[in-house]
Amino acid sequence: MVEFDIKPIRVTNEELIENRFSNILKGNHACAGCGGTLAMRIISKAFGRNVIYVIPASCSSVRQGFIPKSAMACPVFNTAFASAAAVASGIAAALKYQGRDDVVPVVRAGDGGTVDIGLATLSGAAERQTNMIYVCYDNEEYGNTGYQRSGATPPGARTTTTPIKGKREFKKPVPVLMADHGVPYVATASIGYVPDMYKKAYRARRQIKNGFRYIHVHFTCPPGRGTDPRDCVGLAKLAVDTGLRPLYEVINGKRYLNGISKKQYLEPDKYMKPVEEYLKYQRRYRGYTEEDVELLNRYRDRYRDLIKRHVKYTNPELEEI
Ligand SMILES: Cc1ncc(C[n+]2csc(CCOP(=O)(O)OP(=O)(O)O)c2C)c(N)n1
Ligand code: SF4
Ligand SMILES: [Mg+2]
Repeated sequence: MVEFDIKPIRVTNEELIENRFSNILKGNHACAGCGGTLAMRIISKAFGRNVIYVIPASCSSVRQGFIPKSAMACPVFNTAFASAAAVASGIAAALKYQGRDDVVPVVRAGDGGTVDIGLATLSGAAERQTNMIYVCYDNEEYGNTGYQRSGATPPGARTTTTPIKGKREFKKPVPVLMADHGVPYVATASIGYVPDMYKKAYRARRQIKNGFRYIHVHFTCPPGRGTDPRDCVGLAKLAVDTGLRPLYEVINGKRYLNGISKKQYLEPDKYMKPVEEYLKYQRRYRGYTEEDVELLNRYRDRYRDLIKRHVKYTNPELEEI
């Protein structure tokens, strides 16, 4: 296991705005209000310049664009879905051979590419403790091909492949699975809590420095949700505030809930909003039934149970993060 010093990270909105460097240039091919572009911009600010991105087919490859209209200001390796983590492992080996410990490969994959199609190579790279960062951009659907159901789609959501009753299965708990690989860093993040997301990316890149690091970012996709582009941040925040997308970190095997998610864990009656608050704004839940609400509540409870088993530590120092 990799040893490192964890220090609290403080960041203000002003710093985020003033830190002008981002590997994503202005103007890209994403839809208006795409939460994924916001996530990529903020995360790449925290990662800094010396990264090599590995991007499998996804909306990330749309945001990236292609030469001569590429929106990327750093090297990018486009790859087939299933092989992203394996390709990044190869780049990590080449960098090690060259003695380049200042550069890190970063996978930027969608949820379909992560929790479904790329899971085998992701698990292999984590088990080998490969020196890389893997970021899953979770819009809870196969967005690029028209909003089909993925293993990360939440229960009750109507997608183009679950159009009538909505998905009946739970969301695959991949961050928990990654933590069980014993890697030095796993975090969940959300565009609803931007400074928290920045700090997690910063920690993964600058405090931990090597080993396998996994960040699972939840964001909203206006056409997939059937929402107004300007609501993407508020809607993502509601997903956290209703307890459906808890924010936590697993650092060297120790597990911490962050911010509002920690308060919900300690005092659910006070801090957990009802799931309907989140559903009512989205077309993918249009006409939701009591059965859907009950399914989502069961899903939330099950995920909370999983986290209760996983989150064992609190550290007042880290409460600021
Ligand atoms: C092996 C393979 N199967 C299917 C496709 C078609 N395809 C391209 S992008 C995409 C959706 C990817 O979904 P996700 O990984 O969640 O990323 P998102 O588009 O939502 O960002 C699919 C199915 C492909 N490119 N390669
Ligand atoms: S389909 Fe959704 S995730 Fe993809 S670029 Fe458009 S808003 Fe972003
Ligand atoms: Mg997706």
